[in-house]
Amino acid sequence: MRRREFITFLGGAAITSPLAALAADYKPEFKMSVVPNEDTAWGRAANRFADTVRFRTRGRINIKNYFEGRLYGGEQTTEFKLMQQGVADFAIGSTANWSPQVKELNLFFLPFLFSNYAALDAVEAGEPGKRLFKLLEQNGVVPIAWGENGFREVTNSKRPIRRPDDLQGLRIRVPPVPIVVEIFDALGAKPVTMNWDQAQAAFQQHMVDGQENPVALIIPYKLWAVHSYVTLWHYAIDPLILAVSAKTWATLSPEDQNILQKAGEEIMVLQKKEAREGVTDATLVDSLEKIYQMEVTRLSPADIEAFRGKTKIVYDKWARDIGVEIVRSAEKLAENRKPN
Ligand code: X2X
Repeated sequence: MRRREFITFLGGAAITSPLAALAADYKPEFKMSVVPNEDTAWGRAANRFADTVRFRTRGRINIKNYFEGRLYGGEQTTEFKLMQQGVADFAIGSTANWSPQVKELNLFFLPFLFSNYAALDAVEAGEPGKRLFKLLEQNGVVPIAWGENGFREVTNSKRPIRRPDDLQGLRIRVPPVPIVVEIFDALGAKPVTMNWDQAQAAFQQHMVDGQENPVALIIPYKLWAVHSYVTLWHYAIDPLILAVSAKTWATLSPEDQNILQKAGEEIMVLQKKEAREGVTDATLVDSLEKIYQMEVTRLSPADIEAFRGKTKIVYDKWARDIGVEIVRSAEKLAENRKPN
């Protein structure tokens, strides 16, 4: 019998406070994995979540954040497995990094499927989003809320990229995720897979010519200091998910599960806002040019079509692998949205 039931069973005769009793049931530290550093909207959300949960549970749930690969030992695509095993209790993870375990998450990397936030929001809130959350649960991970890394834009130190030809031969660091490698291959670039924490030195030493990450990471990681050119092409979107290991979840009282759910939802709304708009008066995108002096290339719909054409083969192959039903449903939801 668990302590909580025991107290109920005593019918109020227990003198011990139920809160103190429950706290004693839990482990002293819960671990949360986060790929980037604390100085990102992603990392800040992890700190807010840990602080808020500790406060609202009166210290019953004490989450320690492991940033920059400290929990998964440099292999960012093993983060989901660690949650399945209960080695990581929590993570705010990129759907890209979890896609090797849940192949349907590759949906967000179908090249040029999402052209604006409204399309993404509709897919997350709609049938495809609900189905993805169910799939995570069936795989031993309980999702709490969607967040965002952002639209992935390409930066490089060599030249502006406006046409697929401009990418020819450029060495582009990509995360170790097969669909991303195939996209850059199809575009004629030379993709080089590297975990994010190791990639920083590669950028500094110019071992690669470029990379692809959202503006919300380009700025805090100071990629503007190593790459002068950025193309805002929105080739893929990278949602985050705040989630908890099903093993951990099962040990928590319903009251604490509610606290986690509510705090998680509130904090991830703010996380998404920060990833999209930044926290200063200048929008994140404006600051690329105005503050960080990057040469920003904005593509017209016709320019985008050239990239879309070159990567169609990758889109079609992965759409079959992800599942035609979920892809068609996402396409329909994305199509109905106006560009923003
Ligand atoms: O490795 C990356 O590029 C990053 C930080 O965006 C992910 O975790 C997918």
